[in-house]
Amino acid sequence: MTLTATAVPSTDLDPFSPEVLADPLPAHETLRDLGPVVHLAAYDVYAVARYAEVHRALTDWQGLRSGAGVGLADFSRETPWRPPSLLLEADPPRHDAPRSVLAKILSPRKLRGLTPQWRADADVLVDRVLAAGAEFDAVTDLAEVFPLRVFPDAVGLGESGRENLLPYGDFAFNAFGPREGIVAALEPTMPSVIGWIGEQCRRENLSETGIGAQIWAAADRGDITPEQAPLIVRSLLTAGVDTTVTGIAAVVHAVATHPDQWQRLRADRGLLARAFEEAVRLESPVQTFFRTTTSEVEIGGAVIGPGRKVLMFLGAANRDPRRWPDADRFDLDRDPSGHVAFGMGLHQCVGQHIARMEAMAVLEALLDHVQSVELAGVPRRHLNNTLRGWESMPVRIQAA
Ligand code: PQP
Repeated sequence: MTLTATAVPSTDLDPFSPEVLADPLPAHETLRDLGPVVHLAAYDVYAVARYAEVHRALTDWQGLRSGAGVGLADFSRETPWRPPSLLLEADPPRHDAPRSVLAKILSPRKLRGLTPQWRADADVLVDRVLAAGAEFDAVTDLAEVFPLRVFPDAVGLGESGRENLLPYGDFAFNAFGPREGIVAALEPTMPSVIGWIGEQCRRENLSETGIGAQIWAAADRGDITPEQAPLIVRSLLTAGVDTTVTGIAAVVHAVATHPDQWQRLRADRGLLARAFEEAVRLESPVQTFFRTTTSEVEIGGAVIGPGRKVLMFLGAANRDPRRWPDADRFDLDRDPSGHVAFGMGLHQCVGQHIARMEAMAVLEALLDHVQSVELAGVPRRHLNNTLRGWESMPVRIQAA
């Protein structure tokens, strides 16, 4: 049988340009409307921005692999900036042992014990911003402070050098985009940061009880090799801070800009989990990842040849009107399940429970102490090739 391939429209749109990074929503609409698959001429790669095709690409790990990198760089032709991740940048079967080790350590059951301390930490933080006055910066005074307080402790890092965590994550998420631009500008600052991260992954530099030590214990049991352990710790340090900062900022932004929904939350805390899911659907802290075709692949009627990069627009899928009625609305009456902010399928975010627990701790503390929350100025975006985050978000709160 001969496949008649649908023509693939091509566009000059550059998803990594500063203009698109600052406000990606118009570009997302353009890409969705061009067709199920689009060719991005600026990088000679393919792109999917509709929910159906993003979902399809995420769930076909046989046809669309991660082992050639989930950024623009094709690891089969270019040298990655660091040894590839054993989780994110790997396929079965190599992917599976590291994944199952981490999935157990980061399971809701194993993490449950952290909740009381995290709730107490969030209370202290919210009390502190309240004491400092009615206005504060939801990014620098809250969304960044909370994960930096609880996550390094949970992993078992030492006290010194923690200021390297945000810059390392920021660089790693930028490095999924083009090498020129943001990455080139940050590169000179990275060697010392990368050196510090590498040191923290060693067994002797991790506390005996944290998540890091549990990864090393899995190596003792033979579930992973001793060579794999430090790289899996590195995954946590790469993935665990900037992402949750962005997620917490997203949910604060959502409630600060939807006072009616904040009041609904205050009246019904049963909606808390949904509020977080709906906020990450709308904001999609992780905007994009690439896959690489293993062989000729059919997506939405288009045929893509082997060894081609395909850019998946998670944020565009999460606002696709073909899937979500009134897609741009933050709406606690909708069921946001099925959103792809945490991905889907084999690689779906293994850290999502920890992310959710952090965000819920902050939200619960806010609900306990705060009657109203609103923007007190225009928030400023922090541009990153992958993360849709904020530099600053002035908010005004009123004590409950
Ligand atoms: C979005 C793993 C996961 C987490 C790594 C790594 C880096 C980033 C992420 C992306 N990630 N949530 O280095 O293994």
